[in-house]
Amino acid sequence: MITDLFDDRSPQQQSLERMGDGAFLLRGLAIPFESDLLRDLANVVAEAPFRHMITPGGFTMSVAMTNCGEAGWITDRTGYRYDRIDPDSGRPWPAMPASFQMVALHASAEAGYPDFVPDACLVNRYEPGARLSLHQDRNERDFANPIVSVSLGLPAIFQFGGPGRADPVKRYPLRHGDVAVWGGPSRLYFHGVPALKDGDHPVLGATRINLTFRGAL
Ligand code: MD3
Ligand code: FE
Repeated sequence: MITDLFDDRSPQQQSLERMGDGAFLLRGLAIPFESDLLRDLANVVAEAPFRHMITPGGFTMSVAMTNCGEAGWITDRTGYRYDRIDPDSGRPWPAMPASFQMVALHASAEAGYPDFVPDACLVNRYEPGARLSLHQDRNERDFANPIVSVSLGLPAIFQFGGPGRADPVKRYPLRHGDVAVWGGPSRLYFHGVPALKDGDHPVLGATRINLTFRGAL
């Protein structure tokens, strides 16, 4: 545990909530990393700009995406997969910044997954109206690795279901600085984000950014 490094934060700002079956919500955990994350994200986006990818069914995603790390998640008419090369540039994805690695390692250790080392970070950008319909994340090689997600900017409702598409969903508001860790059985649970409501975040304006850290390869 390296919590003692962060003792200066008030207990109100942080908490650890169990969402169930290996999933944890660490409210406010990313706040101390905020300025480093946003600075490093700007550098990632300069090398690999956000883009609206096409699903295998031919729909353009409302969420804009980019990646950093050894591999990036992509979708096109041929399917969903991880690739070491950014198809828009023909070059490898930008390296994962140290601040990204630090927040992911801190959160996964706090949630009880001390051995997780992410090799990919999918960055999702939501503008008002953007949504992610209910889905499972199944393109990663080893489902024993958790997924860590960091929310920045406007708040969103996160829908967290179960192992079947028709299972009832619980709703959790995810706010600026919140971090969630999804391991164990919850790793394969259905989840989604309904249309982002308009708003004006002091730092990110009418935008929500979600960093999702994965063991892809
Ligand atoms: C639960 N992103 O990128 S983050 C995704 O807010 C994705 O952008 C949403 O779903 C977002 O695939 C939710 C949290 C998240 C990510 C992966 C999960 C939750 C998860 C995998 C399994 C269970
Ligand atoms: Fe997902």
